[in-house]
Amino acid sequence: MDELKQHWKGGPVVLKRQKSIAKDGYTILTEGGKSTITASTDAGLMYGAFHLLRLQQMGADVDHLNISEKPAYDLRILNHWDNPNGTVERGFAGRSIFLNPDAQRLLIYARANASVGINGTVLNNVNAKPEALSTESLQKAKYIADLLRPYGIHVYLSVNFASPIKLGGLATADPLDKSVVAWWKKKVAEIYQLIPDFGGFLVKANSEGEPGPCDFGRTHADGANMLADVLKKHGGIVMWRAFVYNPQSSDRAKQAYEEFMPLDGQFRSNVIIQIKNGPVDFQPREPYSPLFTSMQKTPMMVEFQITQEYLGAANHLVFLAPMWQEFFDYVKPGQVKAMAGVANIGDDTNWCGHHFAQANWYAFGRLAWNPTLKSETIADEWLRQTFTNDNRMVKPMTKVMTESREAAVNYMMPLGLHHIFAGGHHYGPEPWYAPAGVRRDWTPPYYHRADAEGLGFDRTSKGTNAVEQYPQPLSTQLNDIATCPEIFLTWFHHVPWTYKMRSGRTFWDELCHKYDQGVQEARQFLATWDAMQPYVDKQRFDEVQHKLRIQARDAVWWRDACLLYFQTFSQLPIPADMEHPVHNLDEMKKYSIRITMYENPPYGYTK
Ligand code: GCW
Repeated sequence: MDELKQHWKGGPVVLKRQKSIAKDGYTILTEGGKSTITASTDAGLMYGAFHLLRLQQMGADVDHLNISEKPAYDLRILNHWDNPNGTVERGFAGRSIFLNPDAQRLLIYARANASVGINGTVLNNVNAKPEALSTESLQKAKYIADLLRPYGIHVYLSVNFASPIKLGGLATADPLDKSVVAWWKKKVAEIYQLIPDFGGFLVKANSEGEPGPCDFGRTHADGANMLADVLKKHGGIVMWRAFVYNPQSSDRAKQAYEEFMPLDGQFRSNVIIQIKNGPVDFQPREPYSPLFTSMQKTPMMVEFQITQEYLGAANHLVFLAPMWQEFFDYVKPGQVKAMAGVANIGDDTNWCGHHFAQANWYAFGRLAWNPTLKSETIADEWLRQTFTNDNRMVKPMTKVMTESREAAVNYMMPLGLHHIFAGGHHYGPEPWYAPAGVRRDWTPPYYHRADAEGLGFDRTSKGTNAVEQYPQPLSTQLNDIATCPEIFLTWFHHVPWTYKMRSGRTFWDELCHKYDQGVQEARQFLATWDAMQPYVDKQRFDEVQHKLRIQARDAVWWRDACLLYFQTFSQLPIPADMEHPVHNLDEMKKYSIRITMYENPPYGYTK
């Protein structure tokens, strides 16, 4: 009612309850100037109200509505990677909004989330400190939960599996140890005392140095089930992440599957396995994680990354809806039970660091509600509500947004390339980075495998056989270089430099053209934006222009670094019919941006 009273400019609106309507769903019927929103819950009525407001803001016809909506997933949740000291891991929009929670700002946060249907939030980093469960932190979580509750948002916490030792002073965190279980029971009771509608735990265990049940000779299922049993009577859930890999394995892309498939069917009903969309790590393009089509007896949720860890941080305009849609081209929406998104939110005035990065927060919420929505529709909605209804801006910028992800893939890692990022950060390229003593699976050559013959990771039956984890006929299709989609070529094959591509070009020439195409596209985005000046306020125009200039220059850096480096293996010329590199490889190798994982480089690669 508050939202409508303050923002609705149309005729009277009646809010009506009806038990038969699905949880969070609603209908809107407008007749004779009067609209009726019907839902079974408060949340449903609120989502209906936001739907009306969205249509109004988009200048849509609101006189003859006959709408019936219900979300695809019950759980539509953000994962904040916020640390207790206020830094945000892979966050590029300032510091944590939860550090010194500000009621005004959290109200806006709650409304923004609710307006796109997001109904859960994990307040802290999956690399969780034991202190996340201290009484002081829990008091803070309660304060935040109280602010978010009116907007239908439940609070969750990431937990450190060794908390009973580090926080509780016990000698072990073995999930089968009685004193450990008792510790968790007490802690969980304390949480529910403060936050009666607490959602549950998110756990990163035995991954990248985090503790877990395997430290005590137990399985992921033992660990997850222990927590699930403790949470059960309070109605809580466990989101247990499948992001695991170790340096001993022959192929990082196979490991989550290898570790979790044998456990299929062993998890409690209030455990959901949270799986990143791809088998490696939020790359600009990955095939889907094969767990999604293989686990049959375990509820799964997909984890997308809204923050652009691998996509130009808060400098590049990359609209992610097309990437998430691509996932759903392979994995039917019904195969997963929920959607999580790693948030790109910080205390910057514009929330996400880049004005257009807000579109990714928006798109995440819309797709978690309805994963079949088209990218164009989401971009169009967002542009109209954020900037203007003038088609002279909406049309060209919708095009920019929907093309931006493919452009980023082109100038960063086309044709199946992945993880050729710099050592200290994931902003730019360092395909040559491989210092002695660094874990091999943390260096680009592990992934690109460039040599005199060609480029790419052989994951076919002759290589690591990762293709086998995919169902037929996809598996066979991926295994054969002639039928493998070219967008995944070097993901699955070690491709000879002179291999003939469908375009008729050699693989080397195609690679060069893809990189250059990305550069040309990034420049075109800037040119399109330059023409938008009449439709945008000066501040936002200038700020976006500044970022698009960085993006266009960074694209050149990416192209030059990668092509010049790969050329040292291919020994082939850059094709005559494209723009040639403007940098010098030796100089590029000497230069590195000095940033931590909490920062966005203010000027990108070159000023
Ligand atoms: O993508 C990698 C990131 C880490 C992150 C990890 C994870 C939270 O580089 O910063 O840690 O994935 O998802 O657990």
